[in-house]
Amino acid sequence: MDKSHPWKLYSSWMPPEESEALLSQALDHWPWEQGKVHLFGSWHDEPRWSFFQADPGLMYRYAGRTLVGSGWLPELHDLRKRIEHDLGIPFNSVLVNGYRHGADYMGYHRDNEVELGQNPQVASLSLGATRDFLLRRIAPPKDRHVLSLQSGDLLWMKPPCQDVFEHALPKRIRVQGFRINLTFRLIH
Ligand SMILES: O=C(O)CCC(=O)C(=O)O
Repeated sequence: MDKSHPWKLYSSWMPPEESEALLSQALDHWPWEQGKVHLFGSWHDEPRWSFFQADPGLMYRYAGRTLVGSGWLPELHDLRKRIEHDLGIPFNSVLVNGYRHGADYMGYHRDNEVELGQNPQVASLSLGATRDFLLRRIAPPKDRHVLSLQSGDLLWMKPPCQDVFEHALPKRIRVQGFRINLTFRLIH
């Protein structure tokens, strides 16, 4: 970790055999949805698949989309417990993103929705294709950082990351493989 930045990368947090098994389970069995978001006055398909899991009744809203928790798949509940143990902080929801190929992406944003409270903690586990992940400081000097996230890497975005930096997963047209990203969050 670069000590001057509010994130910590645990490379190969998940061993490769487990990441591969989970990826294949995810492709065959997870409840993927094509989400729609409201941006610039109209509805758009998100450029990725996703789904949300959380303790029953918890709600998460972004870009006009409302997601409601109704419990956990056993393998996601197990992951949540392991990440809570390793980072020493609680999570009660996960947004799972599926990038089908390098043309799927997520633009610059912050995970700072009101339901995440004052100091959002985000733990982000990557599986599958390696993709660049960008962090850009909002205020000058507006420094920009590129992390190459590989299968099994766990990125912890700690406070004040969501106040000071925005992040993005840019298009990388040459990437052909599927990538999954699980972002664990605490909804208040
Ligand atoms: O796919 C990623 O690594 C980033 C996902 C993300 O930024 C988000 O879900 O808020």
